[in-house]
Amino acid sequence: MAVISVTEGGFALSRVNPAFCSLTGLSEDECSGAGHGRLLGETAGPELDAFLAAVAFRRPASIHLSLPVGGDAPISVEMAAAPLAGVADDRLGILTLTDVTALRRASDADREAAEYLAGVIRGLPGFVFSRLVRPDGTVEHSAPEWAIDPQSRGRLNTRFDPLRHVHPDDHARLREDIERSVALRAPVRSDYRIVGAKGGDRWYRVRATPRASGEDLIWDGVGIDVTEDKEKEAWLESIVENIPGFLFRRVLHPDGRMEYPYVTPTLARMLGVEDDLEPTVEDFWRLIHPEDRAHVVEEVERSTRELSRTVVECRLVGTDGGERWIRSYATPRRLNTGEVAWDGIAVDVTAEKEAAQRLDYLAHYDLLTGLANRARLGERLTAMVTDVRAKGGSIGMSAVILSGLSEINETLGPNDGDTAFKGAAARLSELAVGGDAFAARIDGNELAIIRRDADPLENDGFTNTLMGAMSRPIPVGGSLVMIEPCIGTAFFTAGELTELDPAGVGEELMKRASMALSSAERSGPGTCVVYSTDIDHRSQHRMQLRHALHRAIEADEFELHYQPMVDLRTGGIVGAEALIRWSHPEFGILRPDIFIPLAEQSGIIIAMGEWVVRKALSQLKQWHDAGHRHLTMSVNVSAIQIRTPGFPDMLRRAIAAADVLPEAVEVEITEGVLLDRSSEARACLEAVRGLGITIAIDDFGAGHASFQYLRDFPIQKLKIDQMFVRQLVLNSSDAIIIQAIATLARSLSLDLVAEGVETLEQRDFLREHGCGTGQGYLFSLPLQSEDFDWLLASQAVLPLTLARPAHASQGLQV
Ligand code: G
Ligand code: G
Ligand code: MN
Repeated sequence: MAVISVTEGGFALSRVNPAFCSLTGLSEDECSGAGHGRLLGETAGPELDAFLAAVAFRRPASIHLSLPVGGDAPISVEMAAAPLAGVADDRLGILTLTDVTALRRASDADREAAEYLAGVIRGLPGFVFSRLVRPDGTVEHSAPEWAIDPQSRGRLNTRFDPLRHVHPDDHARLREDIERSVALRAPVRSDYRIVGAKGGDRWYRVRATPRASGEDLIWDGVGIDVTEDKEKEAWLESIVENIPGFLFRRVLHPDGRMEYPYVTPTLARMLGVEDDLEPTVEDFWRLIHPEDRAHVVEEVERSTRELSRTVVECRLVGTDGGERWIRSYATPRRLNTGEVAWDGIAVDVTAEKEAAQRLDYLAHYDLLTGLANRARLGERLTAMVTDVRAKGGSIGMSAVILSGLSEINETLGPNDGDTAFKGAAARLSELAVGGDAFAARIDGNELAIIRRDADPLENDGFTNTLMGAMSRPIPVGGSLVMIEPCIGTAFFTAGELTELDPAGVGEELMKRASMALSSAERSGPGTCVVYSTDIDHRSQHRMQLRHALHRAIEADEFELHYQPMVDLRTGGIVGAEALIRWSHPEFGILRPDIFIPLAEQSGIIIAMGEWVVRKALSQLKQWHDAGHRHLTMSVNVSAIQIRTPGFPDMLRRAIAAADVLPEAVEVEITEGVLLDRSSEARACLEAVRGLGITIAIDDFGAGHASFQYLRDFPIQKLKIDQMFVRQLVLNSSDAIIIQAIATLARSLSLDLVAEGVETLEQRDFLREHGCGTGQGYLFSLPLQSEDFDWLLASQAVLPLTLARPAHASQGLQV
């Protein structure tokens, strides 16, 4: 405090107290008589001017000032002046200085804190709020509304109703959250949509913790805009929804424990267990197919060692037992904590796997029978060979061909044919149970079975079982059919195996079994043959012949022999059957039984057949020209020729070239041709018949042709099979058959020829039973053309009697 006296422009200090001195840092002497300048220093300004003016007019006044004191920071003071009442000198006044520095500082801090908070809130990607609940239940909300709605920027702590801002769809959840928070005094932690003034709704993540304030309960909270996060989440979620599989995190702990701390729920959906399983770690591990776990562990260990990507395929098994194949891709990272973590994706590859398995199946199994195919058999055989080499023992392979199947196909239809074949295949499978035997379908109608430790000496036992199983009638569509098998078997013992090249052993065994099978087939249905080197030689012989056949026509090695056909009543020659012979430079004269099948297999039969027709017809032309105009010429035609489209045309051209009448020409076909239901065979025969050529059925009665076919096809003649004729006198049932055939032929207006007539008794029987023509050794062997010429020239009556010239009968006995 100081006593002042008013001066011209202000005041002067007259007396000061010690507090004044200590506050201002001036001494009593310095103050005494000093003008206000000493106190105020450089301080200036309109407020100070107004204060000084008020002092001059002797009015009380006060001002807030910063005073420079000594070298220290200025001090903040409240300076007040008032006239000194009750003294004569009206120029005297009293001046007080109050140090408000500390006060000032405190309010500055408050202001700064408030500004700081406002700044933070402004910078917050969201808003703050406060909710107060009074004991009587009334609720008040306050919030810097501008933080929510930028339009109202500047208005602070406006009372607001949160429901006005929160999206209606989230109201129920908001109420629930608040109730729970009240009840449990637990923080609210939830995301709500806030309806924006414009620009759509935004998501806010709200955190508010309740606290008691006296009787009241207050939540101070914050809401952070998480719209972008939410969008990213939704984006990720929809990606996850759409991956055909799931995402996962796998962690391998230093102690070796493996965990799946995170797996997307799409896994549950994939396995169809959505409702009962939210897969947890252990669950996930349990889901992996037990057989695949070792493989997964192994791959994870490798990936851990090399810290390189894993691609693992394994099966997952749902609680309902359903299996899915997954392929997972994951790259490992080593964490500071020593764990290794993989974030990965697993894709459902079940369809791919199934397709691959199906392909694999198709590559190794036969669809009709479900048996393995040749390729699979080869694999098993190789494995078995390795096993026998290592452990000793032997391997046996039996190849089975089923004859009679094509007839079932043709008479009952292909479905029944398939059923019959499946039936036979099932019989074979039954014999192949256990690891030591394996059955397969190795070709169209060829099956095979391989056996470990098959004893060549005891083979009969197995072959008999096999033959028995395959021969039993098979039920097909309500009836029973017979499939007549042929079996070829071959063996390798461990001793033999060591001498052979391992790579070719399987092939060699298959080859030997099939050689034995071919041999069995040649012996007829129901035959078993075991491979021997002898068979091998014969098959090599056939191979040689097959090669030689190719050049036989050019080399002019074929010739035709002619067997007379005789009128049984007169003994006169009515025609000839041309029979081919092969005059092989090395092997001599070969019979057609040997080489016709080879020619059929190689297709040479077509060229050979044409050669036969041209040769036979030119011979016929010679006989006609020599005056034997009544003679016919029969040629044998194979079923393969009939199926060749150019066959009728070939005949037409050959007849024209030879210049003979088509009525003098006959073709002999086998019953098999009639079983060919295809329109081609019928069309071909119709065309042949259309040329005027006679069609005869050779070996009639030996095959399976039904009489119905004779009506359906353009047939004029039946040649009764030698078999019936040969037995004729001995066997009464053959006699009955011949009578029946004769009756049939008459009713269908067919000519009859008996083949293989060897005795006079046979001739007589046939003659009596309406068979007009015969052929056989009784009359003549097949002859070379010169011998046939001689017979014709001598107008022989067959059989020749001993009264005939001797040289003739010699010639006939060749
Ligand atoms: O003669 P022989 O053993 O020769 O006849 C045996 C079989 O060969 C008979 O079934 C006969 O039909 C057949 N054959 C004979 N010559 C030919 C021919 O030129 N072509 C055809 N396809 N088969 C023939
Ligand atoms: O199948 P095809 O009839 O076409 O053949 C006739 C076959 O019969 C020829 O091999 C021929 O040599 C033979 N052959 C002809 N006559 C007789 C005979 O009286 N007895 C025997 N066993 N075979 C004959
Ligand atoms: Mn014939």
